[in-house]
Amino acid sequence: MTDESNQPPQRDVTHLLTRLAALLPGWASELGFQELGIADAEVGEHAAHLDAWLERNRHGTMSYMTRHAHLRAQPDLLQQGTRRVISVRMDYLTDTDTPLDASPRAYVSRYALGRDYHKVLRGRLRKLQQRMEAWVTEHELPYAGSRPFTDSAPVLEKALASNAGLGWIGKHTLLLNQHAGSWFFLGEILTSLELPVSQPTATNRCGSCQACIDICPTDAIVAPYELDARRCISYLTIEHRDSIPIEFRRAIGNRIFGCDDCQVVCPWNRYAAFTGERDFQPRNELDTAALLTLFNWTEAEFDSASAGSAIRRAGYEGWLRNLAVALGNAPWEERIEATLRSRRAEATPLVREHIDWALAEQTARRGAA
Ligand code: B12
Ligand code: SF4
Repeated sequence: MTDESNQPPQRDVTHLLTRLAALLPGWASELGFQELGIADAEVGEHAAHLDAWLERNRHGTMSYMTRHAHLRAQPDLLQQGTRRVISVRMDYLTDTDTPLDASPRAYVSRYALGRDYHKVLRGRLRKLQQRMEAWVTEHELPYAGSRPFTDSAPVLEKALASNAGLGWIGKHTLLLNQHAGSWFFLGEILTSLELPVSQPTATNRCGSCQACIDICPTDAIVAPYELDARRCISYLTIEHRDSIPIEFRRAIGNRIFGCDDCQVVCPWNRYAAFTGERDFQPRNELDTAALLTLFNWTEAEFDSASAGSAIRRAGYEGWLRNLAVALGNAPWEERIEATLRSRRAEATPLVREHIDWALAEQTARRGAA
């Protein structure tokens, strides 16, 4: 039934939006998402936390965090007419076990072992959006547009997901879900549809636990819920383009791309399920590779292995820099020392400086062995 303006009456609109909201979780599940929730487009006190974080320069050299800061806190400015945020999560943990710290094997953080999650989530979110739009058209709902995001635009994803009932922000600053832990990605669709909102996650279940703060190798969680990115191994090995400060190099151990310690130790991750997603299964043996094998990759080999993978973000120079640090931390081996020496001459000044550090560490260990 429609009125003179060809729009369904408001009571029908409300009814249809409620029906649509009930259909969305099932559609999301068919697309491989584990959970979906709906929130309004407000981030509340999170906007002030973001401002304080930026003022203290905790973002380091991630200048993209400052560039669109005002948009992060106001999704309706990012996509005009946004009234709701549909938040989803997708689990990524695979059944892999890599030794940490002084190991001749590389530790690549679990999120980066398989296909780049940006590509996976963006594709699935588009499909969800298309299905939703087809339903909206079929039911002649008033509609001004939607836009999918996953870490691809300035949005405070954890704050929005928490408002949508997907979990609470833990002391390590990641989103935690009482049934699923934290090994999942977030994505969202900003939409003009005034869908009924989900119950926000009101309870923070971290309690007195501070295992993540205690385990962090570089003391990056400077206070509960406050991360100084400049100290975080994830930042140092992925986002930071320059020399890795000496004070953090030993603590980095064999973590050559990202870090998971604060998640590994979190008791809530007992409830995390392994993903069945083929896209997230390890590629190029990144879960078992020896540091030396990865350090010996040529630029062409890195380009080929990193195609469609999150590791590409480090760039070849960053990759070698990180591996040099990890080789410096590995148990002494003749061939490690020899390989570091052999690659020194051709290295860029940045990588050479890290090789020199690694050689000094290896030589000292040889002396002690
Ligand atoms: C920048 C960034 C980083 C930076 C900085 C991390 C950070 N905590 O900000 C670096 C490079 C270090 C990083 C690392 C990682 N990241 Co990251 N990152 C982001 C990004 C792009 C923005 C995060 C952001 O807005 N930071 C701004 C600051 C202000 O926020 P915050 O530190 O989270 O603080 C919040 C709260 O703690 C609270 N708060 C702040 N101060 C205070 C003080 C008090 C007293 C209180 C009560 C609250 C409070 O308010 C803040 C705003 O909500 C998001 C994607 C997105 N667009 O949201 C992904 C994202 C957070 N990252 C993600 C992942 C997977 C990781 C890593 C696990 C990857 C890895 N294995 O190496 C690590 C984990 C490190 C960690 N402990 O957080 C996922 C997290 C999924 C989840 N379950 O939560 C996201 C959501 C990407 C995605 N789409 O899935 N990341
Ligand atoms: S990812 Fe690693 S370095 Fe960063 S806060 Fe967590 S434990 Fe600390």
